[in-house]
Amino acid sequence: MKVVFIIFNLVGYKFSGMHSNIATISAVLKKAGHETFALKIRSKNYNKKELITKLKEVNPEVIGISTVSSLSKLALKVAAQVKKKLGVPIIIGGVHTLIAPEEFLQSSSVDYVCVGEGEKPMLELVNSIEAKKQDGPIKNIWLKREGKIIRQPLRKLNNIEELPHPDASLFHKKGSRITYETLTGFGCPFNCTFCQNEFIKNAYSGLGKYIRRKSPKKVIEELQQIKNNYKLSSIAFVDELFTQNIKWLEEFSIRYKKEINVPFWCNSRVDTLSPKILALLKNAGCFRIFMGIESGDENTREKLLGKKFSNKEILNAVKLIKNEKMEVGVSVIIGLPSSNKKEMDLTYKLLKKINPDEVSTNSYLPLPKTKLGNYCIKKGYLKKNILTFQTTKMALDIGKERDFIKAQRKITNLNTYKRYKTLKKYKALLPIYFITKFFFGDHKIGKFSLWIRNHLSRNVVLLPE
Ligand code: B12
Ligand code: SF4
Repeated sequence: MKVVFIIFNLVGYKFSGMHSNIATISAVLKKAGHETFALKIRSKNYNKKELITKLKEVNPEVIGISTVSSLSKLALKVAAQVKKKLGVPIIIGGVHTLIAPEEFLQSSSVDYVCVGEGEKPMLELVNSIEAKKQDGPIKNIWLKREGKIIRQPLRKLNNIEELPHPDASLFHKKGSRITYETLTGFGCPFNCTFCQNEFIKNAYSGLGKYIRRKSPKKVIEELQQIKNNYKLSSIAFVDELFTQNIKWLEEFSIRYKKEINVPFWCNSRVDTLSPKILALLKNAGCFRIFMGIESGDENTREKLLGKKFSNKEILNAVKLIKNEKMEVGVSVIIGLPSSNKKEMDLTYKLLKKINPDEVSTNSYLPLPKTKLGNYCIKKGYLKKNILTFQTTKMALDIGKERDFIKAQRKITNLNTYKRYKTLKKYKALLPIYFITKFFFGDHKIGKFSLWIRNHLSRNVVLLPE
């Protein structure tokens, strides 16, 4: 059967490569003889006609849509338009369907919802649609019959060692130059209050170990395959916490250096770094480590966000990374419910001390069923309906607009160096860049380039590009 996956990669996201979750489902389907395609939507202002035309080019028999909470409204809009014009079965999956499956099945355009991991359930569903069988009970697949929602229990978690490697060809043209984004495992042992991790771990309780990692052997095999088929510029290990197991890193570091030897970056956490771990990463070829520091205010970080490490520990971790001549990337959250000018100034001051190679600023997105999300509801900052969790700019809602924008602008200015490096490629633009920067600051430039990309580039793309 022909299956198209619709994924969202909105303009402005730093990442635009492979979605490894969909790539793995695709690999499972292909192994069973089905055909798979991916269609990427890059803007909320996408062109509906273009979406339908692109889909008709493929003429799918099943459509799968993958979504996170903040994009669930968009996913429902796409489902409605596609259902009307193509009339094929539509299934939605992703982290938000684990949180609130009913919300999707309330829409008449959605036939099935995958709750939890999708590899085996999607295969069983596609097989049963192909065989024109009455929808039998498939664990993880909820559906509607005669207007009623039929719920199914969650199945045991996958043994990730047994899954096929992600199907990179769904996202990348063979032979092209790529940064390969992948995961070596899932989950994180910490429970920060703003993060979905605790909810996800609890949702799967009793169904196997949620925090899992592929063996170094399996990861190296996957990367070998990628190396054989693509020109690899670098690798991004997008695991939540790449540095959580030193034994794993010891084996990985040696094999990676010998068999892959491509520069990579990864995510870590301040209190998991040690000189030994950093030496292993450096030896393997790591050039940048990314850490969420969230706030410069220790009280906010430790009490509100549940990240129990101090500014001193952050600066120490940064020093260790720099000693190994690796780059430091940090992310901060602005517009938290506790935010005020003082807190944002502390964040700015800490960032200046860190002097990172990259700063990622995220406006706080209250996630459903997280401790901090619930706190925001209790405080009346958000409406209860989970789909309204789209409102990212909490600070704007609770009257901190000026401080919020000022902080965002100051922090964005710290990223000048990076932007300057990109701009060097387009030398003719440099005078305009510096004049605009002089009058308005980097913040406006960022917004302007986002607007250009949002309106002038192709917003619906049939992959691989
Ligand atoms: C890797 C990752 C990314 C990568 C994704 C690309 C990649 N290379 O894989 C990048 C960095 C791009 C990214 C971006 C974002 N992410 Co992210 N990401 C993750 C992370 C760490 C792992 C995702 C993953 O693969 N998990 C493992 C697989 C097995 O689980 P899964 O993703 O849920 O997919 C399974 C099922 O849901 C289901 N499924 C999923 N889609 C579909 C579709 C169909 C049709 C079917 C049948 C099944 C199905 O089957 C999949 C395989 O079993 C998770 C954390 C986590 N624990 O999941 C956060 C996480 C999913 N991300 C999150 C967020 C908030 C984002 C961003 C919105 C951040 C931002 N502000 O930009 C964007 C959204 C991007 C987008 N368009 O979806 C949140 C989502 C919270 C929520 N309630 O929405 C999470 C949970 C992080 C967290 N701890 O809070 N992310
Ligand atoms: S350390 Fe990162 S991934 Fe782990 S719970 Fe905290 S925010 Fe989530």
